[in-house]
Amino acid sequence: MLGHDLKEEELVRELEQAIISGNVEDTARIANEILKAELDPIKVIQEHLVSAMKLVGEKFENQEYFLADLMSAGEAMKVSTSILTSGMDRESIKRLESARSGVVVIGTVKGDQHDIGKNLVALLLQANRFDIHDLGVDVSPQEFVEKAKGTDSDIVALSALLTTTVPYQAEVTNYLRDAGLRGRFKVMVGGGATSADWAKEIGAEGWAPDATKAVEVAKQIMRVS
Ligand code: B1M
Repeated sequence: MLGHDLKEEELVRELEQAIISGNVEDTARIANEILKAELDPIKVIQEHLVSAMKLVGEKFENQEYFLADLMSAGEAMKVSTSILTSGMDRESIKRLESARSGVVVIGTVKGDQHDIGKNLVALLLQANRFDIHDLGVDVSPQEFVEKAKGTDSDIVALSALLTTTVPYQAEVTNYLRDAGLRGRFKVMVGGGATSADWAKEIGAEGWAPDATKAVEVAKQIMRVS
């Protein structure tokens, strides 16, 4: 049993290293081994891969890594997330047949291309019976609001990773207010460059530091368990 755990730990460490070095081929191979070993994908992602990406960010800040390194690490992270959660996808499709928790329009705000965290939030919400309309990245305030109206959504969920793009979360709440729609949709924000204080400042109903908490917050907003 102990040997089994050690093997799993080693696999997770190897996956971290493959992502940090941006080796997509190794990443895919190891992620598939982890999938077969049936480790909890969310635990692996949140407890190990997110910190691996943090390290990549630090290396980029210290100019030890260049943009190309950031891009290959990002690609490796996307590949591993998609492989690790592929089993969950099937599960979530099954769950979609049961009652819905709510309808969510989600996207990464204008000027921002980061979508790994947003995709994870969308996936976990979907697995928890939320109906998801994912607008992708670089989404303008108008697009968010039009989609929310068109789909009669309950929540508008905004992700932002850059200090320069966080203000667009405020633009969405302002846009809603100016259109007289602020009471109709709840707003949830998150992403590396956000905080609970920021959410409060712009009048958002919810903020979460990670995908698991995002589900809790969305459920609180919808008053479902
Ligand atoms: Co960029 N990048 N990046 N990047 N990148 C960061 C964010 C940075 C912190 C790196 C650094 O310098 N240390 C820095 C931002 C600094 C700042 O503004 N404060 C940065 C920069 C500067 C840039 C560029 C400007 C670089 C350049 O071109 N010179 C450029 C900008 C491009 C643009 O968007 N316009 C850029 C580009 C890129 C890549 C395209 C190469 C790639 C993204 C690939 C992709 O997403 N498809 C990339 C990457 C990979 C990163 C880091 C290394 C990793 C991000 C990530 O995927 N993390 C990142 C460093 C870091 O974050 N420490 C960095 C893993 C992911 C699971 O976590 O996204 O935080 P995260 O999501 C979490 C939570 O935040 C939360 O839950 C998620 C899951 O737990 N969450 C929510 C997210 N959204 C939520 C929404 C919610 C609730 C919770 O409710 C709605």
